Amino acid sequence: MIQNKPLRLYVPEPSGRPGHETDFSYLHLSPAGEVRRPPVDASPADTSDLAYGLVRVLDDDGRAVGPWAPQMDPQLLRTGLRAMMKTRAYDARMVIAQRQKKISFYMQCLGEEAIATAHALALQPGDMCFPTYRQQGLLLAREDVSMVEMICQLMSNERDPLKGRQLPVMYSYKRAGFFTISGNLATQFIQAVGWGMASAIKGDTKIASAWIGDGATAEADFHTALTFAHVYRAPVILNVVNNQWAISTFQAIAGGEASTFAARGVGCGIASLRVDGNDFLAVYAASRWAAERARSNLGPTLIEWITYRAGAHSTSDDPSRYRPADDWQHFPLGDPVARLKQHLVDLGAWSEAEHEATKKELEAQVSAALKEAERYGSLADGHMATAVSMFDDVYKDMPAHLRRQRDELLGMKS
Ligand SMILES: Cc1ncc(C[n+]2csc(CCOP(=O)(O)OP(=O)(O)O)c2C)c(N)n1
Ligand SMILES: [Mg+2]
Repeated sequence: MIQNKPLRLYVPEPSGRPGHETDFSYLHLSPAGEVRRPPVDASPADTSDLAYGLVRVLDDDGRAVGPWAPQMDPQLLRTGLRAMMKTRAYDARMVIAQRQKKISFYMQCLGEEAIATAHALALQPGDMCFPTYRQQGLLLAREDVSMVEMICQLMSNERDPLKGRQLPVMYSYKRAGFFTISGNLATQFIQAVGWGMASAIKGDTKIASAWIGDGATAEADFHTALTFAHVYRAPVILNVVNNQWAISTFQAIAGGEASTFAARGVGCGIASLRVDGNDFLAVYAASRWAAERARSNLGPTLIEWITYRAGAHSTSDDPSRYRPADDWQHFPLGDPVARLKQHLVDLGAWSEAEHEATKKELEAQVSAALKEAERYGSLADGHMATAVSMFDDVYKDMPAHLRRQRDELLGMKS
């Protein structure tokens, strides 16, 4: 008689927990400069090795090495460093504003600043990003939207362009190529692919860029988007930000252990890259490569950005409960701001003194913006859009039943 063993499931565990240092060897890093750069018209299958390797430009000494090193004017690099520093200063101040009860909620992108800022500089005006709540760097790098306006959204005050209808951080700026953030994770991917397809159907020249986290790739929308993007060669960049955590859930639970998230793309017939997300130059170079493919009707590119969520998931989270408190200090890909700073200092295009002065200047800029935004009200003083404003901006011509309800509400208030 055959004796079958009882079946059992495998449940991945993180390699670090509070009081037990993380073993980051699971990341499988390639040395800087080692991974090849295929031509932009490479076939998706010809990117297989890139989906398992790691595109890196900046080495441990801050030098730009290898085939992906982009030709970037030092002035553009300085702009990039400033954008990252501004994002960091903005986040740090808004976390404090939440603790001061001026805003109800906040999400920072500490440690991930290179990804959105370098990507923003690699796109063209008119392209549309479909971000998550961790790409405020797209807005802060491009400077199409004032910080005051952004903070008014966080405060849900009288000048909040979204009239308090969205959670703080869920910005919406069509004019800045920043599609309304959807709280329902992974919807960004199907929306971006649809938008990119529409752009192609119209014969336009604009491309889309979609954003998702490691955890959200487990959603069906991610896989649906990949199929449509592949089949119709949609002009879209599919960004997977693998910051190792989805709140308290380690990335292996979403399937990042025995494979890579970039490899999902190759399996779907999509050119795919796995890139050091804390390397500003690598982010810029890979984003340019993917944008050129999309703009040349060569189809989508999936990019997995390897990074680390250095802060809490949100102001409602306490990561010291589920991972070592000093994890970020040991993350092998370091701090994106420190790495670009080192590169620029070595080029002679930046200095310690300039860094300190810029940091102070940006902190002052954020504080001044916060102060001005507070003049239009904050959570603390109840100056927010009136309840009756909920009828605005929904229909071009308000239907009769809503007009009745609005009048009823106005009547009740008077
Ligand atoms: C469809 C859906 N499921 C669950 C949530 C609740 N939720 C909000 S953020 C989050 C974690 C997402 O992690 P990840 O995709 O890795 O992105 P990260 O926060 O790390 O940037 C979850 C589960 C949600 N907003 N939408
Ligand atoms: Mg994550």
